[in-house]
Amino acid sequence: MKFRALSQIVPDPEAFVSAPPDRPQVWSMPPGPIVGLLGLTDFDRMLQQGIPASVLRVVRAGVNLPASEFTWGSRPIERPFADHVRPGAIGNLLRDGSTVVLDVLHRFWEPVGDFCRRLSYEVGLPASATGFVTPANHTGFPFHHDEGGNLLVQTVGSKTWRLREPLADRPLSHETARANKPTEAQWERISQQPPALEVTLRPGDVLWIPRGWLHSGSATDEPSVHVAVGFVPMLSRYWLAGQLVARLDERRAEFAGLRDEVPWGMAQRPELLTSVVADLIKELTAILPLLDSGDAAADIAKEIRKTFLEPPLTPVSAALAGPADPDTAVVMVTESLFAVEGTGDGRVRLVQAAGALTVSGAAAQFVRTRWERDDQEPWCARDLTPEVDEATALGVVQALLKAGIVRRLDRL
Ligand SMILES: O=C(O)CCC(=O)C(=O)O
Ligand SMILES: [Fe+2]
Repeated sequence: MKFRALSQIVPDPEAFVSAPPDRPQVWSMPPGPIVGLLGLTDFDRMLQQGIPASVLRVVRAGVNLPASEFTWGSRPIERPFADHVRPGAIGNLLRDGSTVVLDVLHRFWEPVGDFCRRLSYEVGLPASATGFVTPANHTGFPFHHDEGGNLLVQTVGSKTWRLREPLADRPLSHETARANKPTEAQWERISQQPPALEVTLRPGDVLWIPRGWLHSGSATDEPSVHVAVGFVPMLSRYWLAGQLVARLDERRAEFAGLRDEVPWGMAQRPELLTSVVADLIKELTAILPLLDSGDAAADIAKEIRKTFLEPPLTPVSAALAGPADPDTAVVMVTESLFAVEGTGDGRVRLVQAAGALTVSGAAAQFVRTRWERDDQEPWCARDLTPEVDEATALGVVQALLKAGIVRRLDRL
């Protein structure tokens, strides 16, 4: 595995992946490659292109402002645009000291999307990103914890972070959704203690906040932009347990009893419910061992793959712009595939979240080698000839382009 993305934000990627630190860490990384993820003018460009209000939040003094304060709303504007963000409003809110948050940034800002896709491949977990801009001398959010571990990547200006130990052991996603801030009583107690860590991040600095750790950041005397790259602990053992129970319907015969409705009126008769629950626990204990762990794992792996970012597509040009020429340069998008498997008969299966593409003949080995090399070397359909005839080679490149397994060099 080449850690092309992770090595930009973590000094020892192998150690990080095999055992993410359970205490906060700060690393100063070379700023060059990472400050390009998100800058002030990138925010401007996105606003100019049109951002739906559903992906942007404005937070003033720790409180989310209603979207009506920054959308076009009822102002005279083309109707489909009414729920988009009004750029001028954002400028005023920043002048007022608000923090602007871009959610699911990996979905609509290409540099961050490419980075997260690669990072997900290297880490083996879906990674997502959120962008934050805070004006000088203002605080974004009060102390809280997030769904999973976060890598905060400072791209512009500086922000001072204070971190405190988790209030609960390894909180699960649904627990975080219920409560992710200290109660007043908790705050009274913990605020007596100094923070476990206080650090100011500057461009290129990265802060690892492990799952559950409370954090709050304030911009220094200059504005701050950071990208929070998150690893959601959806894939906990608790989640896996739920997945197994959900798969009990594969054991048709033994499962039949679970189809029964529970007796009506149980809400008024807890003693009846008690006996139903006791029976069910016995039944589950008997049925669970009948599940085939290999089958369940294969199935669950498919579900997990669906949560990774899709390959980068160029759907319009791939569909309409005619065939690529035999000399059109492409590069392999290694991270668009989960695996490349030989089928035993000389063909290879390129495994993606939504199915697989099979390549046969001399092209198969060519594609496999390119994928294993995991480099950014350009190649073209002509490189497959004469072992593969030109029309077939072109067809292979077309199919790979359509699936996002390669991308055209002129689109990089
Ligand atoms: O910048 C802020 O105030 C909040 C950011 C944050 O909590 C995070 O990146 O996880
Ligand atoms: Fe946070």
